[in-house]
Amino acid sequence: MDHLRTALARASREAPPEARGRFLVLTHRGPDPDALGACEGLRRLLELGFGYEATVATLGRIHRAENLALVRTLDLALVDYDEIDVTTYAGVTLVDTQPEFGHTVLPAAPPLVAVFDHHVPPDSDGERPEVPHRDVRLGLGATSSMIYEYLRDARVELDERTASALFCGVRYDTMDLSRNVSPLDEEAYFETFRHADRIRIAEIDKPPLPRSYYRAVAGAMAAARQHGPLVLALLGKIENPETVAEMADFFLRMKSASWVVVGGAYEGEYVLSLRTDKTFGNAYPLMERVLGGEGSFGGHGHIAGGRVPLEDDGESTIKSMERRLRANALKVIAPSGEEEAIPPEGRPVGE
Ligand SMILES: [Mn+2]
Repeated sequence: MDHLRTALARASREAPPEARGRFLVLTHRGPDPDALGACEGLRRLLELGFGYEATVATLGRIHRAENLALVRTLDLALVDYDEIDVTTYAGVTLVDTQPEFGHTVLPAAPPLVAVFDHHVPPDSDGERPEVPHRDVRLGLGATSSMIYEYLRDARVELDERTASALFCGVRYDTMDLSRNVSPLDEEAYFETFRHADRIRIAEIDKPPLPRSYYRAVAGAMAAARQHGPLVLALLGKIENPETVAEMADFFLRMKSASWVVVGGAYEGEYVLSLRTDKTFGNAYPLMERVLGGEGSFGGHGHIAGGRVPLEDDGESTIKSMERRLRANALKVIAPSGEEEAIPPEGRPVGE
């Protein structure tokens, strides 16, 4: 706590006069509940714990219904990163990600003062930027739990909004304390729940879904094929990039499905989501094989995401991408001459 206090105070002191005492809170592109919860918690810590002004800025549209509901139901004040003047801040703080990650955008100035995260740092060849306060704890289920601890230690009271946002962060990153959980996650979960707005939390968990969601379900049902333990759904063009993650979760609940790959073309890229069940193992190496050296990907535990740039958005380009991905995925299940055992078209889901 004192270490963080000192780092912030120094950045504020060294900033130009108009930027003193003002800090920016940032996270990764397309923030999830843990990122949003941690942002909201850090805002409160900066304001009430340290007496600074804080602005939370996000990058990329939020598409997933649950994440949108979190922002709207709790009325979180988020500004668009592209619309702020970053030079009016003394420093940047970063939650639920690290500066080395590809899905994270940071300004050249003002300096990055503090990082709070729980992801495995990417392999970098020792050229990691010096950050005055870097708190990365791999044993933690959620960044929101870490921020809860700072608030607790700074004796900042939890209001309903902050408690609800932090609770949602811990809840979704640990699946209600069922995975990656530490004693601090447990404490954060129960303490934030005690102060949270339970009606709003229920609304966030089961938000109203747009009509496009049901169109996506119909499209995914028609496209999905089961190949032994694998359910593969390559959807062509999609209206919403979150569809791939939503449908991957949806199919993973199918009995006998142990891993799921869902993909679709969105704004010049082919986006992919991969999920494995509790017993199947890590999603990351599987995604590596499905992509076969194309594009970029990331993941932890049972979840991985990937994206490959498309040369154009023509149907034949998308189709040939899907053919390659399907072939790569089928190779994982039938690596040596067993291809005949699994028909390339698979079995339509639901039959
Ligand atoms: Mn997280």
